[in-house]
Formats: sequence, C-alpha cells, structure tokens
Amino acid sequence: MAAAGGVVGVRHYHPNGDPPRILITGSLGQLGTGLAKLLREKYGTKNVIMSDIVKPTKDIVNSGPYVFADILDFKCLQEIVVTYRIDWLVHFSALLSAIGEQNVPLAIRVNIEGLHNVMELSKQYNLRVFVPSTIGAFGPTSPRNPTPNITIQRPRTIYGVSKVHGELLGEYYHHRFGLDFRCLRFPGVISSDTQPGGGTTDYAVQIFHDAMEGREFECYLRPTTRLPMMYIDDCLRSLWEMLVAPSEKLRQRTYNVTAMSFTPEEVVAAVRQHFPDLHVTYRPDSRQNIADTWPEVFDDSEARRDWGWQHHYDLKAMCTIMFDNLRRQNQ
Ligand code: AKB
Repeated sequence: MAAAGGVVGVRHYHPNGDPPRILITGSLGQLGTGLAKLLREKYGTKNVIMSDIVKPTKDIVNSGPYVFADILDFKCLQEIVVTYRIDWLVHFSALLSAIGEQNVPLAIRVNIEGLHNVMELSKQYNLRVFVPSTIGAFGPTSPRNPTPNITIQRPRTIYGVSKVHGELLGEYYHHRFGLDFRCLRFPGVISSDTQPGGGTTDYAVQIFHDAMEGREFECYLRPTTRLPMMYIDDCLRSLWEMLVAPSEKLRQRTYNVTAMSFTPEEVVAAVRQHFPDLHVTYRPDSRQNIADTWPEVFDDSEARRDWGWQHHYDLKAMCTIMFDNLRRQNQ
C-alpha cells in the first residue's frame, strides 16, 4: 500500500488511477451544494455523494447521487462508505455559532458526537477527511488583529468549543493513527444561491438580498464590528486545494484562510455603490457579544506559504459578482 506524502499507513487516493469517491455530510447547508458541483466537475457526478437528513429538492436529486445520512448513526455512515466505496469524506454537518447557543445539548450531539463518529469511521476505512473549522474557534483572549494560525484558543460559544475539539482530535488521529485529516478555519462565507443558517456573520449575506429586494437592512451588529470574510468561490476553491495538497506540503493539518475583513459600515458603503438608496438601521443583539470575541483580521500567511493559497475576491469584486448572481437568479 503506497503512503501519501510520507504519512505512513495512509492509502494513496488514486489506487488505480481512478478518481476518488467522495461523501459530503450536511451537504444541504451553505457550502455543500457548491462543493458537490465543483467536485463533480473534477471527479465525475457519480463519484460525489451528497448526504443530509433533509428531504432534498428535485434539483438536488437530479444533480447526482443523494442519500440520507444521520451522522449520529455510525452504522448508517458505515453502510454508505461501504456501499459507495468512499475514499474521501467532507464533513459539513454542524450547528453554527448563534443557533448553537440556542440549543447547547443538540450542538454537543451534532458537533461533537457526530464528529467522533466521522473520525472513527475515517480511521476504520482509511478515508481522507476534511472538517471545516472557523474564526469562531478563537475567543476573547486570542490576539484579534491579526489572529495567527497557532495562538490561544479559548472560545466562548459551544460552536467554537466543538471546533477546537475537532481540530485537536483530528490532529491527534493524524499523529497517532496516520489519519489523513485536513482542516481549514473559514471566516464568514458570502454566497448568493444558498443562505447560511444561524451564524454570526450572516448579516453580510442578508444585506445583499435586502438591497436587491429594495428592503431596509436591519443589522444586528454595530457598524464598526470588523470580521474576516470570504466569497463562496474562494472558500470552495481553498477547500479543494487543501483536499488535494500533497501531504509533504502540509506542515500542519489546520490552517487559517481568508480573503478580506470588513465592518458593517464598510459593506454598506460598498453596497451603496450599487444601490445608493439602501436604508440601514443598527440593532445589535446577542450575536454582537459573539462577534466581539472573534478575530478582526485573520492571518492566513501559512496557507499562502505552504500550499499557495490566494484569494480572488476582495470586497468590491464580491459586491459585483453577488449582484450579478442575484440579478440572474431573479430573471
Ligand atoms: C458563523 O457565523 O457561525 C459561521 C462561522 C464564521 O463559522 N459563519
């Protein structure tokens, strides 16, 4: 059995030159549909299996394989991995920061117990596994501007706690068992076709929809709250680049990635370049307390150094493509 990039015991992902077969959990969230599309273009439709516990739309079913997968049910996951001969697993199922605070026991089950199943499964079946982490894995005692890759991590949300746990567990399985664990800490992700659900950075998606519909935008963060952000195409490309990076290039298994950093008042100004009449009110709520503990500027220099990460979209370019996409969707 060939070792991938020097990590002893990890199976090469192209045993016979075949494309990898990939399972995506939680694939009906903000990132899954776009990732499935990107991976299907690269590896073939039938080799990318979307999964979730949600009843899919016709479009999803027609786009390629979709199966029910409850990440809390180990046997259910085992069956899918065996039946579809899965090589890589992208584990998206999670409750995000704001929604996690509303149901902590559920967040512990999904984000922590679910992850335990995914780690064990990946170890048993020798899978390459990608688990996203987040700027939310940092807390009030972390340096916030910039936040380096390795620093203090004492988050104050269950989401953040579960993500630090995921980073550490994945790195432990990597060093102890040779698991090919890969992890990126994402900033707020902005997309036009899929909505985020229950996050602290969601305002930066909502503003585009409100501007487009001619609605007033009510922002739940103060105008000066700076957070790192990224356009979805950059996010998915970074994920894929991390997924295929040769092991010998990865000096670590968890990397910060980002594209830009802005405040609500800065994104409002950028959106007003397209919709000058946009009316905005600020009504900070409990999400402000979360944002106040998160990085303002994310240092992703290690991803740029080790595997050549480069973002394509800054705030201006992102506004242009978001409104182009929304206009096309409304036609
Ligand atoms: C959230 O706001 O919870 C997420 C994240 C930054 O991880 N978008």
